[in-house]
Amino acid sequence: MSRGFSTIGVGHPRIDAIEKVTGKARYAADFSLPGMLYGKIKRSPHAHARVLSIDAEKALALEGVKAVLTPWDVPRVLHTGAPAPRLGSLRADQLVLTDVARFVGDGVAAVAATTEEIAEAALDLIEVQYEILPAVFTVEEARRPGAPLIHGTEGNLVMPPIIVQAGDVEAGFAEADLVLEATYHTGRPSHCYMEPNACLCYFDESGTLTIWASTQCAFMVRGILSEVLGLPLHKVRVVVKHMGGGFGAKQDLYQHEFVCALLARRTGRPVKMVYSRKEVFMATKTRHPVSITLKQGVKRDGTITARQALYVSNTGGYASHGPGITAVGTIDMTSLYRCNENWRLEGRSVYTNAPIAGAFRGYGAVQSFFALDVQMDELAEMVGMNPLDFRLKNAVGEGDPSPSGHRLRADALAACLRRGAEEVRWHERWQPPEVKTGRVRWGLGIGTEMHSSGAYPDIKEQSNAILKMNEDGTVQLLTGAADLGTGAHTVLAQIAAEELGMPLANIRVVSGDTDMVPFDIGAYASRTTYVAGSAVQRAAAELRQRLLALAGEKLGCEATTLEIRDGEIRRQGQVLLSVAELVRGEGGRPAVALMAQATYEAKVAYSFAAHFAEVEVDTETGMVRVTKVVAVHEIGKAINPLGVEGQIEGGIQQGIGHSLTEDLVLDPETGAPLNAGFVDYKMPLAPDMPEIRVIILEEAPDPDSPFGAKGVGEDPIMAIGPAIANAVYNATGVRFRELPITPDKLLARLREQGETDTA
Ligand code: SMO
Repeated sequence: MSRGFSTIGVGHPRIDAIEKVTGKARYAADFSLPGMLYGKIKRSPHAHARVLSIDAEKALALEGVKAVLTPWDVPRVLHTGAPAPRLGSLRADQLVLTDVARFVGDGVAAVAATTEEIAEAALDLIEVQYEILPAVFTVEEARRPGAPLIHGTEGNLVMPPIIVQAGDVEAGFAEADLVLEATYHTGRPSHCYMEPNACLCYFDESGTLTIWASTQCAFMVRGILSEVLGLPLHKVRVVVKHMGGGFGAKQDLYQHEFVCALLARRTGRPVKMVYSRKEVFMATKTRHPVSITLKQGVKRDGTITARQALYVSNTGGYASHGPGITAVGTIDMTSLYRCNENWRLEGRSVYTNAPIAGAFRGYGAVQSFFALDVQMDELAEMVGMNPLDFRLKNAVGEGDPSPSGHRLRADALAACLRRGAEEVRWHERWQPPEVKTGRVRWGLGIGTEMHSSGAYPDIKEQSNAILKMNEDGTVQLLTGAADLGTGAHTVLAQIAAEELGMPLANIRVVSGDTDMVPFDIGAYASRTTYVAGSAVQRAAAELRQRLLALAGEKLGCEATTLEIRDGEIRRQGQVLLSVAELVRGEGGRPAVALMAQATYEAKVAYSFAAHFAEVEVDTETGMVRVTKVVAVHEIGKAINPLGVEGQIEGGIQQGIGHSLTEDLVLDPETGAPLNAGFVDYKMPLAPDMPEIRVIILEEAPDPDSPFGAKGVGEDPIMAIGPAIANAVYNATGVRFRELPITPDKLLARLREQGETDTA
């Protein structure tokens, strides 16, 4: 590209910023219709129980109650609940309303009433007889011989184990001077999006269902609703306006979306359902608690010779993305650090009666990279190398295999490590834990990651875009891509503006109505800029060509001699006419209807990051404070650097929570969540945030992506966890192979080391 960019690479506030900060933006729960009813779900208090009977007589007798649904009143179609079938291996095991509860909070009945209060009261009047079944909450319990079978599968496995192997692992271990085998555990954080799950359903006079929903995947919701409810696809319309987060959990459908539509059909009235925060915690999704037993061999010179791992995920009562995250988490352990291409990796996903685990920012690889990057620190120490140098020696780079099967094109991971080390003055400031003394101890740690933009080749990644020229020179950009609060639509508008040569203000993004916009598979896998952005760029290039052809005709010159800049047609820098003048016809009508459409099927690109976390550990209280994070991300090209920084800061906030405080704790006897609310579930708030220095590298732009850009949505949360755990070790000499690192655990470990009296 010879000329400079005008819109790309410049930090833009989000195009919807004003409506959001003024509180005018409307989310799914903000919509209402005349005559609307309120729906609620009756949830099982038992983690595993058969529903013997349901008596709704008293509930139906309550004034204002319009309908009650039981498992026997709704379609008994098994579905996956997860609309993005990664690897085609998701299991259809969920029902709209279940007659066998498989976790505390599984929905067994539903009610519609004229007010929310009446609906709540009616829930208590629905009498459910249960046969209580034995329940298991951990993988160990679920795998024990004689354990209750939650879905009838052998050993409670969701699917046959995934095996990924290459080279000769035994020969690799034989070649090693030292071998380390250890098990790493991750916790059960909740997504904690600010906008609770909500929807509003109604059937119009043509029998078409319209659902206002909060979803990352509107077209997938349309598909699954149509299938389960037995409605023709073109008679389901999904509308998504603003979203207040999703982080992966809103890839799935929940019981309310089905139940709400069925209650609307039953009553002939619009029905709205909004989950309480407690319902969001107990009955939506969590991250998968995973245990990874990782074994690696290393030579004295720091060469890793082989890698073996067993990745076991606890998927809870239903499969959801269990198979997908287990596959990705397993396959991703082939990456990040070389091991002479000798690996044997196995992934298992196990049903339990815990809350359902699902897709969550970082999709299975967060857990893998935690294990891998903590073990990198351990191996470095074993061979007596500095942890930075040990990583640089083994970091994957140009020519190395990637999980997608493509060879990497650049040494971007090493570039991130080097840039970060320079920024924190690693070689001056890093010292081994032995020298740390005093009550409050400072530590510095590294975490790294790499992540694909999009899920190719597991999913055929496809996005579309339509651009419509208006008669005043402005443009409607029609996209099916959701913006869950990430700023994705701002980026798409920037791409269109840049490619068209028009001001950003002239682009209006139209999205989230499956009746109006072209198909998009959804917002996940850090794919929107890369895949949807490519479709937009292609459509914009097409529209530009048509505008130039029209201008050439009108001006009597070759279109190839013209260009569009700032909404004006120019030749050799000279302004000839504006785009508005070009497209304006007689009487203000458009001269010609100009429209362009593009479909894009993406391949894959990898983004990389290295995070350097600084912590202060209070050895008397066990409290860890993250004081500074230097986050270096290689993303090809930052379309909107302001948005990129926002994503990275948000990922660090979420990652600090997952590393130190956030965990949905279950009662070991009943399986009921004990902290299903923001009072007891501790998310980091503004005062808990460190100073963050974001450094964006653009060393390896992708040749197939819009302006070279790659994804950044999931990346930050993958690198921060190991960075914090490694920094805690560096400060205290206490090696945590599990998250979260809570003060009670840290104090207990310091006590074991006999270190609490040193203050
Ligand atoms: S965990 Mo995501 O929405 O790929």
